[in-house]
Amino acid sequence: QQASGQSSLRPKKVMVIGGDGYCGWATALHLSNKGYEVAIVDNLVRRLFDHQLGLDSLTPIASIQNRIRRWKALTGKTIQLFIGDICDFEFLSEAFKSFEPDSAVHFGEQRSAPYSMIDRSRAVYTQHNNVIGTLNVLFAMKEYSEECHLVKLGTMGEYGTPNIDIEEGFLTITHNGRTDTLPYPKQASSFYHLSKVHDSHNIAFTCKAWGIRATDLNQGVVYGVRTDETAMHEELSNRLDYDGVFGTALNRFCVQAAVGHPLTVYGKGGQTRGYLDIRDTVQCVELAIANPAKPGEFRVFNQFTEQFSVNELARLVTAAGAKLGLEVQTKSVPNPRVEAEEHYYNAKHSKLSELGLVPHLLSDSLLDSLLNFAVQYKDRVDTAQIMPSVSWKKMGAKPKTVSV
Ligand code: NAD
Ligand code: USQ
Repeated sequence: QQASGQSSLRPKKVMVIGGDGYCGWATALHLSNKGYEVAIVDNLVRRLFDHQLGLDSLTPIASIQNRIRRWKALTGKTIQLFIGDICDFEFLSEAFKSFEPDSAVHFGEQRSAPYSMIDRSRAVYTQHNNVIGTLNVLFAMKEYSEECHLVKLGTMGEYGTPNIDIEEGFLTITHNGRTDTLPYPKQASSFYHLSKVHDSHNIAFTCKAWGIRATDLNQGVVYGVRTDETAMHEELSNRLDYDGVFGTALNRFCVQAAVGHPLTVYGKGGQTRGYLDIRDTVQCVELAIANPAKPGEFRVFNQFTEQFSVNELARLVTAAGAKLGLEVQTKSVPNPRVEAEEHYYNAKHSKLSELGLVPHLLSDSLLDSLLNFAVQYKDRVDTAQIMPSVSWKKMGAKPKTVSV
């Protein structure tokens, strides 16, 4: 059931909100390559966070305008661009009216748990940006694109780490002799992860109330950098974050290994999460779009391909590094977060496979190429940004800048 995007007379139109970011850029190019008509909506705030916090992507990234120009030059395909904030309803309405999307893929949020735990102002910003932005998308769909399918990026972190199996969105419970299928309990552990819980509730409600069609993709931690399309030219390069605020576990470990920094396992390292290759992120979104939810339907897919603990990731990176002649060490860092460090974790993830997902499982060759990639850019690494700088316990009530 792979998508072609060309089955009807005109190409299907996909609005990629957050299309200048890590997952969004790779997805926008992939969908454009597959024949979809793509528009990117982004306010470029992710680039601003880098300036504000003194961070940078491992890879140099071109401006969004140059990225799109390069794509056109290489493939002849046009990607429309709407620069603006989805919290500004007038801007978003104009984008919906002018582009008339068949699907809206929504990546456009503040996505770092540590960023949301810096201080009160960042916590409030994160929840305002994410919850109001998503509400505006829902209102814009209701007003201007009733048939549009929302594909919303959620997170596996909405479920937390319960001591029972994690189902895909819903749990059938028998209580006092009566049975019902209810939303799976949510136990998020940062103001960022909580913003996704709030989004899910708002989306589920509008599916019932207004007949919106929506798919909530509860995505695990993404790793990797290259996709077929971003590898076509250096101006199409994706960002790769390795710092303690925006960098995620496996990507960080590969960059740490490349520069000879001990791998930063937080606490006991038994924290287990679902992970997936960025090449599968783009594939999953394509499958969700090609097989849309019905009007009024609120679907939840768990979007990851394998589970790992951080200790397991550290072992895999150490072994892959040794093959490349890198001497990789691991250091247990006091956990800056408040989370279970040893726990049961078994999350279902069959719905995307049923739609045809063929996963890129974590392999030696991927680790090799990610490590080699990190080695190639290692002169750009600012090692002062590697250690975690945000503490869940010390969260400040007053606005402050992150110490460097
Ligand atoms: P990112 O920060 O690289 O990209 C997000 C993009 O959205 C940025 O380009 C940013 O400028 C834009 N944006 C943010 N707020 C906006 C607003 N109000 N208006 C317009 N644009 C806005 O993040 P990412 O890693 O690509 O993540 C994309 C989505 O996937 C997020 O919703 C995130 O929660 C989810 N997700 C990411 C991961 C991961 O490992 N990266 C894992 C699971 C889920
Ligand atoms: N961790 C370490 N060492 C590090 C970095 C992380 O031990 O150097 C641990 C963390 O404590 C945590 C786990 O690894 O237990 C995952 O942390 P992460 O930073 O890789 O991912 P997380 O904060 O959960 O957030 C990322 C994305 C977010 C997305 C989420 C998916 O930034 O947007 O929602 O992954 S999930 O984890 O499934 O909720």
